[in-house]
Amino acid sequence: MSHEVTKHPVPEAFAAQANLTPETYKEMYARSVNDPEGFWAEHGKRIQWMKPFTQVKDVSWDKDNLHVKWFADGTLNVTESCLDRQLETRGDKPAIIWEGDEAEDAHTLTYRQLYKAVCRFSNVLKDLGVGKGDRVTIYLPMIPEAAMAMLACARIGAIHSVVFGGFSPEALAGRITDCESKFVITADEGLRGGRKVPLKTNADKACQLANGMVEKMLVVQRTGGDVHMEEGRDFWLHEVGAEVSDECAPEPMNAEDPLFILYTSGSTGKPKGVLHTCGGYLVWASMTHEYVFDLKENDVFWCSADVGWVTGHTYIVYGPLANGATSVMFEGVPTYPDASRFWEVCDRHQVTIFYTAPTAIRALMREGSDPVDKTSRKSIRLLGTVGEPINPEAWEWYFHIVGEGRCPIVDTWWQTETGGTMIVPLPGTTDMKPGAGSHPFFGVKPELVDAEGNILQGEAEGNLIITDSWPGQMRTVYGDHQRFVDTYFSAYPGNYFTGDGCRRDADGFYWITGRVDDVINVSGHRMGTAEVESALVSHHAVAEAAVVGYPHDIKGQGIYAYVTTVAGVEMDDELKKDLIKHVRYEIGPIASPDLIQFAPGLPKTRSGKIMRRILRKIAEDSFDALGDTSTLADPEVVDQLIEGRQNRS
Ligand code: 6R9
Repeated sequence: MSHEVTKHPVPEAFAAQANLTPETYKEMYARSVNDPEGFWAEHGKRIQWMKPFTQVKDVSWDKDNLHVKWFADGTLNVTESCLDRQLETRGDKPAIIWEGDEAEDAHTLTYRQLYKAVCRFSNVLKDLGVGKGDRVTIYLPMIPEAAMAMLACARIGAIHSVVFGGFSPEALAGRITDCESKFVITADEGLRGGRKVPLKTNADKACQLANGMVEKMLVVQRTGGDVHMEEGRDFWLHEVGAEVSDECAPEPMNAEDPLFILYTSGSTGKPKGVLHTCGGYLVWASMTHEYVFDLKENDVFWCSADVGWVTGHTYIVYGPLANGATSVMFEGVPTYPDASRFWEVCDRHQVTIFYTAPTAIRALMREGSDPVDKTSRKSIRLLGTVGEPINPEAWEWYFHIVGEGRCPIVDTWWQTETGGTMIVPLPGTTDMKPGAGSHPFFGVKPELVDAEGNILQGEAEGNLIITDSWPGQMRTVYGDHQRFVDTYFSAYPGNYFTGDGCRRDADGFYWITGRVDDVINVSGHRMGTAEVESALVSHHAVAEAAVVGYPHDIKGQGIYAYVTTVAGVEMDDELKKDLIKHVRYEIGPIASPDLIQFAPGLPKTRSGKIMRRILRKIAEDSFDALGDTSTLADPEVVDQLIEGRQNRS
């Protein structure tokens, strides 16, 4: 396969004002990996400490003694960095510019206003009985209260677990029970693309499913819709928040005390609760935010992700606020009321840095350039992407049509587990190759390995591992440390395994090729094939199911489900619809299968393991590339599946 690519130099005007140069990147990177103690002792000071740390790094990736600690004797409260310390010089600076689903619905919160709102919110949580170390589940739409709720938890030392508003009651209940969360914060309804999302009703169902786990529910009024409020359990924020003080002392936290849990899909079992702690995470969030986005004091930074994902945590809330930046928060969707919306928001709020996902770019690209050309976009100076590999065609469109060739694109590779950006073409420091994650961030040591774990040199393709810790690394899987060890440190002992494949080209650029495990990346969202399979087999008509990803024009990957029905049940369109409904009920709309194929049987090894490799090839229509099928228990199944695929049955 040839990998001919266009190289784009950094646009000159951008380079002239960039914070970093190719030389400063090289120098800082070299120091970060040659003297990590010294480097992080210095950069750890970028956040506000109550009691400064004297220890920097205490890490062992040995699987028998695995621990990750940074700045371990320091004391802080992350909200002091994000709020208190900004008041003196940035009190009247916009902290959050919010734009609602409808364009006329917009307002701005200054740092002082946000500080007070968070203090009030913190006092409300305290009044409800939330204390240090308690888990609080946040199930909110993209409204400023989502950021306030996160920060209020952090201020009083509670651990937030934000659950994306698109998840179903079942999925929400699973996350509530896993971390034994007695408190839930939700809203009456969400609003997205003109449609209402019944958040409170979903939360009520989840509480029921969680069997009395939830003791208190705080409800934000968003739409004014009519919802059931349970006496003694449910409280309106605007009622209980009316009387409380707007001062609340920040809880002193150890650097390694938990800050938040965020559930993410893996290749096996239930989603796991990725745990991040206070000190290292905030250092990483703020440092990556500053350098990756070439941050300047007057930037208006817009990350279009949802706070339900790690991108929203790090680059809507913690990173920008710790840096005293202005962060735009958008409730709506890119195509409502029409495909100009993103660029209109940029013009309205004079956005200077815009960060989104390849799937959104592809969806907008399909609408042509007219909706873009109608807008000015002159304020934008830097563009970014995250969530999945970006195809060069979408990259070029983003660069030329949206950015008019003026704005570098930072393609940021990272994961829920890494806390913030890991591999990125830092703006101003490198030529850009469309689709390449490019180079490691400070302190990140990537390597490529083959299946046997041999480290590959030079131009190579293999599995991506990271060979040393960085401050933003996840600390454990909440409540299941062994799963943390097994998932990330057992494939290549002593190293962190990312689950991604990667290529390094002759110039040393890294190109992420996608997941090498049973995780599908649908529109930049991670979905475990095992989760979708277990949702499918919980349907009464399903005997067995196997799920794989396949190339999808807009979503990057689509969900392809092979389903064997129970004896006597025929697969027809009616059943397919019902299965889709069922998966949406079990997990949420993002897990809906895009294609369901009836499978008379599944290709299995003689030991009963489903050969997903073969199913993937069939779903991709690569019938000639199935590889060796001789080890299958029943090779004939493959021909039947190919026939079914060809007939689109
Ligand atoms: C931040 C986030 C992580 C997985 C990751 C990889 C894929 C993310 C990417 C990318 C290629 C990029 N991924 N960014 N692949 N280029 N710039 O997305 O976290 O939801 O945990 O997903 O997403 O496969 O392993 P998360």
